[in-house]
Amino acid sequence: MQIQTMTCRFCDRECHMAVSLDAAGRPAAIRPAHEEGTISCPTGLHALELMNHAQRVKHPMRRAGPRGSGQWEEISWDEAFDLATRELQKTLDQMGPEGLLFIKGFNKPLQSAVFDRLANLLGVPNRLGAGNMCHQAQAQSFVDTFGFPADRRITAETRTVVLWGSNPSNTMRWVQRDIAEMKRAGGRLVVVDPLPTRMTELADLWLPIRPGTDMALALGWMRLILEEGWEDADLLSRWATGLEDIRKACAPYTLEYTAALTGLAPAQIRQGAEWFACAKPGILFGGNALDHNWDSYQKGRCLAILLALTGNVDVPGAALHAAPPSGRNPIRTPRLTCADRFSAAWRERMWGWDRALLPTARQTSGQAMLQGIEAGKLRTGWVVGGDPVVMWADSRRTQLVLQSLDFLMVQDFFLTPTAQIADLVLPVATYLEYENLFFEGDGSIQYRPALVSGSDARSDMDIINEMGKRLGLADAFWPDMDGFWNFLLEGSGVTLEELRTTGRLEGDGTKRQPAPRGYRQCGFPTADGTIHLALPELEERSGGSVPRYRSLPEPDEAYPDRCTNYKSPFFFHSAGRQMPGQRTRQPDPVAYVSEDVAAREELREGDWARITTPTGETCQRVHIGLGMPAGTIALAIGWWDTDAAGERDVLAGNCNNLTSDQTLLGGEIQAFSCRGIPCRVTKEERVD
Ligand SMILES: Nc1nc2c(c(=O)[nH]1)N[C@H]1C(S)=C(S)[C@@H](COP(=O)(O)OP(=O)(O)OC[C@H]3O[C@@H](n4cnc5c(=O)[nH]c(N)nc54)[C@H](O)[C@@H]3O)O[C@H]1N2
Ligand SMILES: Nc1nc2c(c(=O)[nH]1)N[C@H]1C(S)=C(S)[C@@H](COP(=O)(O)OP(=O)(O)OC[C@H]3O[C@@H](n4cnc5c(=O)[nH]c(N)nc54)[C@H](O)[C@@H]3O)O[C@H]1N2
Ligand code: SF4
Ligand SMILES: [Mo]
Repeated sequence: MQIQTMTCRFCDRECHMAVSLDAAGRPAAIRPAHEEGTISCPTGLHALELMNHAQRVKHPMRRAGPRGSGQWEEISWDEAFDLATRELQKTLDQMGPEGLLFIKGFNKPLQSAVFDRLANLLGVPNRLGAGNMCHQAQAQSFVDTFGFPADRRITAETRTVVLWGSNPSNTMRWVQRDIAEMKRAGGRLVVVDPLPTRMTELADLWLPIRPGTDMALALGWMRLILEEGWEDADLLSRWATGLEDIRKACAPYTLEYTAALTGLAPAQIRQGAEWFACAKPGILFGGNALDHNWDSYQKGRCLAILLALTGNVDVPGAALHAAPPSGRNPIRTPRLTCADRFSAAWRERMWGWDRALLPTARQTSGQAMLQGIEAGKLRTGWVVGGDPVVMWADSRRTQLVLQSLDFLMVQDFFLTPTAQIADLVLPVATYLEYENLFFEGDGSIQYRPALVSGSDARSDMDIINEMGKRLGLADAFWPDMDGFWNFLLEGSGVTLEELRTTGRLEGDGTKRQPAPRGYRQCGFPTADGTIHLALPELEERSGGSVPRYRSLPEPDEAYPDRCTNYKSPFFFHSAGRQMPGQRTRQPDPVAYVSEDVAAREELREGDWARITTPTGETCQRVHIGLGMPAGTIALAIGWWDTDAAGERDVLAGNCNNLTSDQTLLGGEIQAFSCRGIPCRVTKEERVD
């Protein structure tokens, strides 16, 4: 059987896949391309099931009944583009680009870059990816503290890894591999997570923290490190400012106080801090748990400060100054994205910008956009590769408000809950179905053929290109996809035509690598060359130049438990529930319930539980989580009923029925709280 290497474009990992072709040259099976060192995930591996799925959207579809009624009419691409252009142009004429709302979903670099190009050329201020709910808090806090983005590369040199609210055994198996190698080389693993996971099994120390109290633990560690003299005094005295402010901020967090807030034992807290501070180099690997509260940015700052205090910065095996993206990769350049068109004046016209407490923030939030829609100022929406109804806070409200747009178009594979309320749904092609190029950091370029012909689905890039031309930007877009790829190839010395024959262009083998200890020559790339342990410029804006712990709303009689959530190894957020190969691994949403809550409600393994907050409710299947903190439940994210028709509630199992978009108020980057919110857990009588 012939094997063709392809590149998965469902997320920013861009894994290489080995696709077996049958005698007729059609894809028959997909494996990770091991020779490329790929560790992929079930989402990319099930692309064939996705491609051939009976429920897949195969042609452009126009709404044919009331919104959300499930009545559709198949139309041609020409009709679809005409309709989309008419609606977008109407809003542009009546309200200018301020009336448009572009939603990207989780980062898929190529699609996202071309969508950004269109947004920047049209001057659309209100566009957003998943940043405020995802990585932006930690990324920005590191840049604001050190002046550079940090590369958390776990190597054999690393002595201690602290996985802090991150579970790579479910979500980043390549990180799990690096940790296993580090452990074989004698390093230690500390895991801060309320859930028992594969990583807590591997851990030398598990800190089952009470959800939402991570900042208290971080402040406790800071105090202990300074008290015990475990800090890197040389680095701090020569290269950091604000140490006294940090000393004051963490002073109240004695071991006993930290233990009372976090539910952890004092000895556990001390052991974790000592290993991290004394067995160096050490890495704090912060995950989504830190991104998912209103104080997400300050939690990211805590990680940065702890790394600085212990000297785990710009050292191999610790947090390194990330190398800038290679100039030879044309995807992340302003030449493609036209990012240089984006102006500060547009930012002022972004919904929620008046509440953006961080001057360095790059976007606001979905919740801010909903307010823009409610005010009648955002009228036409376009979603490329996202499912806001399922993934944003307060799903019912998101659904209701998005439904009130004048026009909503969605590019996706399936009729997702967001697509169900759209006016126009456009079928996108999988990475098996369109001709494609992969640009490697060393300048090499790999050609990926279209393995399937005859599908009516088109790539995101193709769809956006067509829209660009129809919206009066023909000069800035391309006559066809050959033109697009050749635009990306300009300056490489090779054309698409040539790559079709040769398959690849070799690079020079040199990739940009992080450069350790660069600060010794030229300081840190902040305004004054030092690490900013305190950020005085934030004092006025967010009431604190240093991280300050403010507890989440406490459980009470009505909502006595605390819920949080986690990601499944088998699904990518809201996607994948339709694929039998993925779904049989996890047929229902599974909630981890702490032993005390299970005992109180007489919940046994496999029962159904109903979880309620003031916002709403959801039902998930019970798994008893041994060792979880008392009073805790962790819900599976991203669930919706892919077979629901008519009466059934499509969002019945969705954890964002419980979250509220009001919790973002006061947050530096407008994240919403979903880790540690008060709730009530009861038994749901249900016969399967
Ligand atoms: N299979 C799969 N892989 C994915 C994704 C996916 O959906 N599916 N999504 C991708 C994306 S976009 C992202 S951002 C990453 C996210 O990757 P992760 O950061 O690993 O994401 P989560 O599983 O949401 O959260 C990690 C852990 O936080 C724990 N946790 C919950 N509440 C708290 C708390 O209050 N404190 C602490 N310390 N821990 C808590 C959960 O139990 C969970 O084990 O994964 C990426 N990879
Ligand atoms: N309560 C709670 N909420 C969360 C999280 C959480 O842990 N808890 N996690 C947050 C995080 S970290 C993130 S990143 C966001 C994710 O939020 P979203 O990005 O909105 O969620 P996804 O489910 O990844 O949406 C992806 C949609 O895009 C489609 N898709 C996949 N690939 C492509 C493609 O190439 N082209 C197109 N056009 N469509 C494609 C899929 O079929 C799916 O319907 O959710 C956030 N929301
Ligand atoms: S979806 Fe999975 S297989 Fe595809 S690029 Fe992302 S991690 Fe890799
Ligand atoms: Mo994310």
